[in-house]
Amino acid sequence: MKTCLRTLVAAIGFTALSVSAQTKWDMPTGYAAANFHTENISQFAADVDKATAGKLKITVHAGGSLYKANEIKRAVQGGQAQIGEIIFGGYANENPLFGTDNVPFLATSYAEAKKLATAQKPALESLLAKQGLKVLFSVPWPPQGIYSAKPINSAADLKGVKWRAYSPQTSRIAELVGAQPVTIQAAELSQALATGAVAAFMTSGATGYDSKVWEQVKYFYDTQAWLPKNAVLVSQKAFDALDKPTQDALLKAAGEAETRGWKSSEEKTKFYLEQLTKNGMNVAAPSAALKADLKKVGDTMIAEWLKTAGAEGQATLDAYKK
Ligand code: PCA
Repeated sequence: MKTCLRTLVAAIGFTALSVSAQTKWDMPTGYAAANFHTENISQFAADVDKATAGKLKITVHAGGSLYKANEIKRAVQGGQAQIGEIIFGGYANENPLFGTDNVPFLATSYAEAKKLATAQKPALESLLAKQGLKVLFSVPWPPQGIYSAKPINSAADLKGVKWRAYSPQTSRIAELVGAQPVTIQAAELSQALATGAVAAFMTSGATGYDSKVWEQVKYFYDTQAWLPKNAVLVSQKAFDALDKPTQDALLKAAGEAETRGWKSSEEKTKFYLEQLTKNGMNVAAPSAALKADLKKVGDTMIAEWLKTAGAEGQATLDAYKK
């Protein structure tokens, strides 16, 4: 009887130990569950679960349901969430180095975006490390184009138009063309269009498709202006609390997610634009006049960026151009 009891106590103790060895993380993201970034992240969470035999469980909270897109960085920094997804460019006011991949016409293809990502890496990692954050992986959005309710033949057609921005630099574009910037996260874009809060904006085919923007806007100009990156950040403190095999499994899954994410972003670019056309939108290249106007905007913005980003910005550019 005594032995039996002892065995029972030991068994309970063992169960308690193995339960406490399981770690649960909340992972807020700002984009829809069906978005390609979110699908990639869900796969990442499933891979981690599998590789750690359930020791590290990551629950993905999509669409800004736990924290809105622009609140996620602070939540991970403050320990309210252990891991989360941000868009680097959203933090360009905090430090211009976060906005390097939002500078119009600096890197406009996947090959250039990859080069820029490599050039940016040291600066971004050290900035975030100072904030107790570790970059697990980052993935670009497809190239950015202009959506509009009305046809745009030159920048003059954007004067006074209510323009949706998702970052300081997308607001700056509005200022430079005389439009009225309003910051709206992707999760609220459909609603902002439906209520008439905005009538034009720049983003990817992916976000146009996710938000079914064709219900309100009829024109897309494929300007291929830049490829902004999302990043998955983990709290260094939460990472350090994991045992070594779990850390290794997490990093391995992150590396795979980065490769998979870049691939799916590029592969789906064409599909997204086809879907815009299929749903009645006019998808076209920008006119020569619009192109020239946007080039001027890009020239102004790179000069402004370089001025504020200083020597570190110059070092990033030099590494990119090498
Ligand atoms: N979609 C995001 C950021 C860039 C993109 O393509 C958005 O519109 O908020």
